Amino acid sequence: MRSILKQRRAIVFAASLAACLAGGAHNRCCAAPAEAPLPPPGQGVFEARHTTGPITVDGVLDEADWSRAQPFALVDLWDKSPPGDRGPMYALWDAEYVYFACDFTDSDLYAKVMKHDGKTWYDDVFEVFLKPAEGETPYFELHITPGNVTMDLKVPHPGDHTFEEQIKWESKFSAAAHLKGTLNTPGDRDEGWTAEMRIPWAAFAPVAEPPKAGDRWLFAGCRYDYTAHEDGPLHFSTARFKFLGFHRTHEYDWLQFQSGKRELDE
Ligand SMILES: [Ca+2]
Ligand SMILES: [Ca+2]
Repeated sequence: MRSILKQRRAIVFAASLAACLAGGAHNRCCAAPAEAPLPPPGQGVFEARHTTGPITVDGVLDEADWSRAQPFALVDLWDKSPPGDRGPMYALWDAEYVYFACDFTDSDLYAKVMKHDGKTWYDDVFEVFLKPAEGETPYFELHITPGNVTMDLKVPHPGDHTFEEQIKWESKFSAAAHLKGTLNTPGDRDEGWTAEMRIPWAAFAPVAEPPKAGDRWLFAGCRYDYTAHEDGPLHFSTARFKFLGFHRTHEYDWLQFQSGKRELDE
């Protein structure tokens, strides 16, 4: 049953991939500033807007800045469901931190890993990948689950380090989830979950300095969604991966850090 489902998903994925690529990656994102060169094909541009006030990392997206943030759609990588239909994510930044949030619908909240730096991709999870530069350069991955468990790792050289080595990196990020439903209770129907992350720029030293307004880092927001009694998780991402693999960094999009002044003038 599992292999048949996977074959079906592979066929659907291959058929929909051509349509996705033909549609152009830039259509889903904001336009790059006129003076900036267009990104390479397959690399759109998402806006991280500057905060105007403090963000309380409690998993509740009731700060005004989240309502001003650009929603980033995550697409089902197998079935290419309509963008945004399972909930968006957001990004913000200021001089000290970069912030991410998700607002996911989920009928069955599932998380069993209860230890920081555990294998959280076996749970419902919100994942952020950040790569400050193109090419064979280090990148970073940070997770939060509905069980309020976090994982953070650094990949210094893609494919060259074990998971145990990668998770030695500690970003000292803060993250929290807020549930609209009951965790690990498959008999009922949940509404979903929200989460916030606050990552200090200092975590990325010495790989990268804190960005200036207008700078861009490569980025992907990803998600696993498990449902009890179903065959494997659904996989979602802001990136239109040619094949399923959240570490396909050459297919990430750009996250552009917008100036605070411009935002406040609007
Ligand atoms: Ca909050
Ligand atoms: Ca779930």
